[in-house]
Amino acid sequence: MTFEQELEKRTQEVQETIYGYLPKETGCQKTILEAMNYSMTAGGKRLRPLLMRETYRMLGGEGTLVEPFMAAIEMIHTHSLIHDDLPAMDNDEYRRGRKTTHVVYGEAMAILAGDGLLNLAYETASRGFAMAPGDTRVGSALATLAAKTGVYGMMGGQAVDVESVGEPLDRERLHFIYRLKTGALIEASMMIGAILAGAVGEDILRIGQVAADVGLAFQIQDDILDVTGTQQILGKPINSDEKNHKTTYVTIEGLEKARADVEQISRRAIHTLDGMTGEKEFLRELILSLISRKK
Ligand code: GRG
Repeated sequence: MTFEQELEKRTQEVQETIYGYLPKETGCQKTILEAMNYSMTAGGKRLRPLLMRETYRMLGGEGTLVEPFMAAIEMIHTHSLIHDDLPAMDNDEYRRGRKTTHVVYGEAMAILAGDGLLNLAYETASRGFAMAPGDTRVGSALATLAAKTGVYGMMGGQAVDVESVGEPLDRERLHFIYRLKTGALIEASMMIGAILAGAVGEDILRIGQVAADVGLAFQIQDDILDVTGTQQILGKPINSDEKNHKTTYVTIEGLEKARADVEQISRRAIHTLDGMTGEKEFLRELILSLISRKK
């Protein structure tokens, strides 16, 4: 099997796992449940749960304890996309190849669907307590999930991003935004995989470092694709950053340097990963493949 075929197969497996945790669209609150599922089932690369599961496996994790956390991280990520597309934020009409949630369900319902997914994520991850009673790894993984999502993680990065619109940004502030807005959830994904596999101390820190680099490279590539990609392949509009008067890595460094940096930062992530024990061939290939991703 080629790496691409293996990736397709593993992504499919991850998606099936996530689907098992989606709510049934019944009851008086049927509409919000539909709106939540609308976005969750719209596709997407499933990168974060995939990174979580691969890190878990690499560090010797077995069984299903990681699964509710895989679903939870994709719910939080999807919540962030729904809110990021809202009129008050980027005001985008397409995401994952579909009309955005607020376009289909209206703004109020999209806000609620985003909030619903954010909360469902914690409800779902909390199932880990019943799966492994008394196991401290579950609490530690949950604390990591919450910390990386909140104001010291993704939400904090988004807040600084929103505040910086239309202003010239220096490199340091841009790095801060990227590390939190995009990097924090990728860090959560890999660190939770490591924690649930039973990793401790230095290994968790190293995985966090790998993930921080993967996240930074991922966001720079996102900036590159916003100016070089196509809506058909990306499933979302291009030139969104320019439309929203955003300073990006590409506007500061130029396209060529941005491309070179994606490669260099990704190779640094792989170098750190190589210093760790465990079967890591798939993770290495995955990080390498992100350098030239088109979507
Ligand atoms: C509720 C206070 C509050 C905040 C919401 C909106 C928000 C916080 C955060 C936005 C974070 C964000 C959208 C960062 C961009 C990250 C990014 C590059 C997303 C695209 O990820 P992909 O390419 O998407 O993995 P798919 O669709 O493949 O899953």
